[in-house]
Amino acid sequence: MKLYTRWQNSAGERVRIALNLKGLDYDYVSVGSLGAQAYAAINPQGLMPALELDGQVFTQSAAILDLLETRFPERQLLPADPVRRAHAIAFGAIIASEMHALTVNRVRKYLAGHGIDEAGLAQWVQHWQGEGFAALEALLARRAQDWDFCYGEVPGWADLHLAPQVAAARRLGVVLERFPLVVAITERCESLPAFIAARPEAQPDFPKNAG
Ligand SMILES: N[C@@H](CCC(=O)N[C@@H](CS)C(=O)NCC(=O)O)C(=O)O
Repeated sequence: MKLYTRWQNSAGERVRIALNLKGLDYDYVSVGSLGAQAYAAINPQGLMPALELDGQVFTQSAAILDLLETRFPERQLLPADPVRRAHAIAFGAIIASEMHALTVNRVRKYLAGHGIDEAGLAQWVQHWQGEGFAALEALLARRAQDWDFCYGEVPGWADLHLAPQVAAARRLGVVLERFPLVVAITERCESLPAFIAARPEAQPDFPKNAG
Protein backbone atom coordinates (compact mmCIF):
# COMPACT_ATOMS: atom_id res chain seq x y z
CA MET A 1 0.00 0.00 0.00
CA LYS A 2 1.37 3.41 -1.01
CA LEU A 3 0.27 6.78 0.33
CA TYR A 4 1.01 9.78 -1.87
CA THR A 5 1.23 12.73 0.44
CA ARG A 6 3.45 15.52 1.68
CA TRP A 7 4.56 16.52 5.15
CA GLN A 8 2.09 19.41 5.31
CA ASN A 9 -1.12 17.91 3.97
CA SER A 10 -3.93 17.89 6.48
CA ALA A 11 -6.21 15.73 4.31
CA GLY A 12 -3.29 13.30 4.05
CA GLU A 13 -2.68 13.54 7.80
CA ARG A 14 -6.22 12.20 8.36
CA VAL A 15 -5.34 9.13 6.34
CA ARG A 16 -1.95 8.73 8.03
CA ILE A 17 -3.69 8.75 11.44
CA ALA A 18 -6.24 6.18 10.21
CA LEU A 19 -3.47 3.90 8.92
CA ASN A 20 -1.62 4.24 12.23
CA LEU A 21 -4.73 3.61 14.34
CA LYS A 22 -5.44 0.51 12.27
CA GLY A 23 -1.81 -0.60 12.57
CA LEU A 24 -1.34 -0.80 8.80
CA ASP A 25 2.07 -0.52 7.18
CA TYR A 26 2.39 1.64 4.09
CA ASP A 27 4.99 3.17 1.83
CA TYR A 28 5.17 6.93 2.12
CA VAL A 29 5.58 8.55 -1.29
CA SER A 30 6.46 12.21 -1.09
CA VAL A 31 4.58 13.95 -3.90
CA GLY A 32 7.38 16.52 -3.96
CA SER A 33 9.74 13.80 -5.17
CA LEU A 34 7.58 13.28 -8.28
CA GLY A 35 7.09 15.86 -11.00
CA ALA A 36 3.70 17.59 -11.18
CA GLN A 37 3.02 15.74 -14.44
CA ALA A 38 3.94 12.39 -12.96
CA TYR A 39 1.60 12.99 -10.04
CA ALA A 40 -1.20 14.20 -12.35
CA ALA A 41 -0.99 10.78 -14.03
CA ILE A 42 -1.61 9.22 -10.60
CA ASN A 43 -4.25 11.67 -9.38
CA PRO A 44 -5.76 13.78 -12.18
CA GLN A 45 -6.96 16.34 -9.62
CA GLY A 46 -3.38 16.82 -8.48
CA LEU A 47 -4.44 16.97 -4.83
CA MET A 48 -3.08 14.99 -1.93
CA PRO A 49 -3.53 12.40 -0.62
CA ALA A 50 -3.91 9.45 -2.97
CA LEU A 51 -3.74 5.83 -1.89
CA GLU A 52 -2.54 2.97 -4.06
CA LEU A 53 -3.97 -0.36 -2.99
CA ASP A 54 -4.27 -3.62 -4.91
CA GLY A 55 -3.08 -1.93 -8.12
CA GLN A 56 -5.68 0.84 -7.99
CA VAL A 57 -5.39 4.48 -7.03
CA PHE A 58 -7.97 6.04 -4.73
CA THR A 59 -8.37 9.77 -4.16
CA GLN A 60 -10.25 12.05 -1.76
CA SER A 61 -9.56 11.43 1.92
CA ALA A 62 -13.23 10.63 2.70
CA ALA A 63 -13.28 7.85 0.09
CA ILE A 64 -9.86 6.57 1.19
CA LEU A 65 -10.97 6.46 4.83
CA ASP A 66 -14.14 4.63 3.87
CA LEU A 67 -12.12 2.13 1.85
CA LEU A 68 -9.73 1.51 4.75
CA GLU A 69 -12.67 1.11 7.10
CA THR A 70 -14.36 -1.55 4.97
CA ARG A 71 -11.21 -3.29 3.68
CA PHE A 72 -9.47 -3.41 7.10
CA PRO A 73 -12.36 -3.60 9.60
CA GLU A 74 -10.42 -5.06 12.53
CA ARG A 75 -9.95 -1.71 14.29
CA GLN A 76 -13.07 0.27 13.43
CA LEU A 77 -12.76 4.05 13.24
CA LEU A 78 -16.51 4.63 13.10
CA PRO A 79 -18.73 3.77 16.07
CA ALA A 80 -20.86 0.64 15.59
CA ASP A 81 -23.95 2.42 16.89
CA PRO A 82 -25.72 3.97 13.83
CA VAL A 83 -26.61 7.18 15.66
CA ARG A 84 -23.08 7.80 16.91
CA ARG A 85 -21.74 6.77 13.52
CA ALA A 86 -23.89 9.40 11.77
CA HIS A 87 -22.68 12.06 14.22
CA ALA A 88 -19.04 11.09 13.65
CA ILE A 89 -19.45 11.25 9.85
CA ALA A 90 -21.17 14.64 10.07
CA PHE A 91 -18.40 15.95 12.34
CA GLY A 92 -15.76 14.86 9.81
CA ALA A 93 -17.74 16.35 6.92
CA ILE A 94 -17.94 19.78 8.59
CA ILE A 95 -14.14 19.76 8.71
CA ALA A 96 -13.33 18.17 5.34
CA SER A 97 -16.10 19.59 3.17
CA GLU A 98 -16.47 23.03 4.68
CA MET A 99 -13.75 24.28 7.01
CA HIS A 100 -10.80 22.78 5.14
CA ALA A 101 -12.28 23.23 1.67
CA LEU A 102 -12.91 26.95 2.17
CA THR A 103 -9.56 27.84 3.74
CA VAL A 104 -7.12 25.48 1.99
CA ASN A 105 -3.99 27.04 0.50
CA ARG A 106 -5.20 27.06 -3.11
CA VAL A 107 -8.37 28.94 -2.16
CA ARG A 108 -6.35 31.54 -0.23
CA LYS A 109 -3.98 31.84 -3.19
CA TYR A 110 -6.90 32.34 -5.57
CA LEU A 111 -8.40 35.06 -3.40
CA ALA A 112 -5.01 36.77 -3.06
CA GLY A 113 -4.71 36.70 -6.85
CA HIS A 114 -8.13 38.32 -7.21
CA GLY A 115 -7.63 41.48 -5.20
CA ILE A 116 -8.16 40.27 -1.64
CA ASP A 117 -5.48 41.80 0.61
CA GLU A 118 -3.88 40.20 3.68
CA ALA A 119 -6.47 41.64 6.09
CA GLY A 120 -9.28 40.37 3.88
CA LEU A 121 -7.70 36.92 3.72
CA ALA A 122 -7.30 36.79 7.51
CA GLN A 123 -10.95 37.75 7.88
CA TRP A 124 -11.97 35.02 5.42
CA VAL A 125 -10.04 32.38 7.35
CA GLN A 126 -11.30 33.56 10.78
CA HIS A 127 -14.87 33.59 9.52
CA TRP A 128 -14.98 30.08 8.08
CA GLN A 129 -12.81 28.47 10.74
CA GLY A 130 -14.64 30.29 13.54
CA GLU A 131 -18.04 29.26 12.22
CA GLY A 132 -16.87 25.67 11.78
CA PHE A 133 -15.27 25.34 15.22
CA ALA A 134 -18.35 26.89 16.86
CA ALA A 135 -20.49 24.17 15.24
CA LEU A 136 -18.03 21.44 16.27
CA GLU A 137 -17.94 22.73 19.86
CA ALA A 138 -21.76 22.81 20.00
CA LEU A 139 -21.98 19.26 18.64
CA LEU A 140 -19.45 18.04 21.21
CA ALA A 141 -21.34 19.80 24.02
CA ARG A 142 -24.57 17.97 23.18
CA ARG A 143 -23.17 14.45 22.90
CA ALA A 144 -25.05 11.70 24.69
CA GLN A 145 -22.01 11.17 26.94
CA ASP A 146 -18.91 13.09 27.85
CA TRP A 147 -16.51 10.66 26.13
CA ASP A 148 -12.74 11.27 26.22
CA PHE A 149 -12.70 11.46 22.42
CA CYS A 150 -15.31 12.89 20.07
CA TYR A 151 -17.65 9.94 19.83
CA GLY A 152 -16.17 7.30 22.10
CA GLU A 153 -13.55 6.32 24.62
CA VAL A 154 -11.05 5.61 21.84
CA PRO A 155 -10.08 7.99 19.03
CA GLY A 156 -11.74 7.45 15.68
CA TRP A 157 -13.15 9.04 12.52
CA ALA A 158 -14.13 12.39 14.04
CA ASP A 159 -10.88 12.75 16.00
CA LEU A 160 -8.64 12.05 13.01
CA HIS A 161 -10.38 14.92 11.22
CA LEU A 162 -10.22 17.21 14.23
CA ALA A 163 -6.55 17.10 15.21
CA PRO A 164 -5.09 18.10 11.79
CA GLN A 165 -7.72 20.84 11.42
CA VAL A 166 -6.84 22.31 14.81
CA ALA A 167 -3.15 22.24 13.84
CA ALA A 168 -3.96 24.01 10.56
CA ALA A 169 -6.07 26.59 12.39
CA ARG A 170 -3.22 27.28 14.81
CA ARG A 171 -0.86 27.78 11.84
CA LEU A 172 -3.36 30.27 10.39
CA GLY A 173 -3.60 32.18 13.67
CA VAL A 174 -7.14 31.17 14.61
CA VAL A 175 -7.81 31.67 18.33
CA LEU A 176 -9.31 28.53 19.83
CA GLU A 177 -9.98 29.59 23.44
CA ARG A 178 -13.71 29.77 22.78
CA PHE A 179 -13.74 26.05 21.97
CA PRO A 180 -12.65 24.20 25.15
CA LEU A 181 -13.99 20.75 24.18
CA VAL A 182 -12.33 20.98 20.76
CA VAL A 183 -9.02 21.90 22.42
CA ALA A 184 -9.23 19.27 25.20
CA ILE A 185 -10.00 16.41 22.80
CA THR A 186 -7.31 17.55 20.38
CA GLU A 187 -4.73 17.65 23.18
CA ARG A 188 -5.71 14.10 24.17
CA CYS A 189 -5.22 13.01 20.54
CA GLU A 190 -1.91 14.83 20.24
CA SER A 191 -0.40 12.71 23.03
CA LEU A 192 -1.07 9.43 21.20
CA PRO A 193 1.56 7.66 19.06
CA ALA A 194 -0.82 7.24 16.08
CA PHE A 195 -1.31 11.00 15.91
CA ILE A 196 2.29 11.93 16.74
CA ALA A 197 3.60 9.70 13.92
CA ALA A 198 1.22 11.39 11.45
CA ARG A 199 2.30 14.95 12.28
CA PRO A 200 4.11 16.99 9.61
CA GLU A 201 7.40 17.04 11.54
CA ALA A 202 7.44 13.23 11.73
CA GLN A 203 7.31 12.79 7.93
CA PRO A 204 10.40 11.87 5.93
CA ASP A 205 10.08 14.91 3.64
CA PHE A 206 9.70 17.42 6.48
CA PRO A 207 12.19 20.15 5.57
CA LYS A 208 15.11 20.39 7.99
CA ASN A 209 14.79 24.17 8.17
CA ALA A 210 11.01 24.18 8.82
CA GLY A 211 9.84 25.05 12.30
N1 LIG B 1 -11.11 17.09 -0.49
C1 LIG B 1 -9.74 16.66 -0.63
C2 LIG B 1 -8.82 17.81 -0.31
C3 LIG B 1 -7.42 17.53 -0.73
C4 LIG B 1 -6.59 18.80 -0.62
O1 LIG B 1 -7.08 19.92 -0.79
N2 LIG B 1 -5.29 18.61 -0.39
C5 LIG B 1 -4.41 19.76 -0.37
C6 LIG B 1 -3.49 19.74 0.81
S1 LIG B 1 -4.30 19.53 2.35
C7 LIG B 1 -3.56 19.75 -1.63
O2 LIG B 1 -3.36 18.73 -2.25
N3 LIG B 1 -3.04 20.91 -2.00
C8 LIG B 1 -2.17 21.02 -3.13
C9 LIG B 1 -2.67 21.97 -4.16
O3 LIG B 1 -3.68 22.63 -3.93
O4 LIG B 1 -2.02 22.06 -5.20
C10 LIG B 1 -9.47 15.45 0.30
O5 LIG B 1 -10.11 15.39 1.36
O6 LIG B 1 -8.65 14.59 -0.04
